[in-house]
Amino acid sequence: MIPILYSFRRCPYAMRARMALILASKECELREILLKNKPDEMLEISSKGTVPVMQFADKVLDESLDIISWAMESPVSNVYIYTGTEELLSEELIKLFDSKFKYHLDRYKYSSRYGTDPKNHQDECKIILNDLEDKINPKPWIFGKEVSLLDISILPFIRQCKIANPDWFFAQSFIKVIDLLNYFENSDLFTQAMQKYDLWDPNKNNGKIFP
Ligand SMILES: N[C@@H](CCC(=O)N[C@@H](CS)C(=O)NCC(=O)O)C(=O)O
Repeated sequence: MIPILYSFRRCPYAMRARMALILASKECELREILLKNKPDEMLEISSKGTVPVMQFADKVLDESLDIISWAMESPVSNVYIYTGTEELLSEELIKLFDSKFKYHLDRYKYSSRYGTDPKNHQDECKIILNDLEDKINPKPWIFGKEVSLLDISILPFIRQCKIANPDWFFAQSFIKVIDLLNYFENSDLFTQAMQKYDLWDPNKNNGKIFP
């Protein structure tokens, strides 16, 4: 049995998992779902109800970073491998974007749902992106010519920040971050990861082989 991936196209966590699977050429059956109508088959194996979920014959991985680690278990030649200070910085940045940045992004993007003042949270996102700007020098990816796990992990969230208000985003002074995001969104990797799939219907058994 090939692994099954429950995925939602626009979810940044699912996006980064799909990109890792593409980079590592790990085949799975992709089942596109809707968050508002999660299939029982997914909830039975992962009751927390978040995507991505990857189901194997003998285990389930329901955290995107675990799926990425599994995909990268054996060396992948087209992925930049961190060492030394880059490795530490990368781990630190992934944690920062998964926690603080995501917290403010949600309260900026979905302010009516959270009952928050979007401006305050936009400012917090800006502080983090300005700080990122000072730490990176993309050529064209964050750490060099090849894409890294840091790129695929944080860029989907930076993209969401852009989508919340493109005019504001592109008027900011974090130029390197903006160029990096543009490069990412125009990459074959992103295009392939964002391919559209019909919703999975258990009655039709219409999962798609991915990538
Ligand atoms: N820590 C999880 C977070 C995954 C997550 O929160 N995914 C969102 C979609 S972007 C989700 O499934 N939310 C559940 C819902 O909206 O019902 C991971 O890294 O996989």
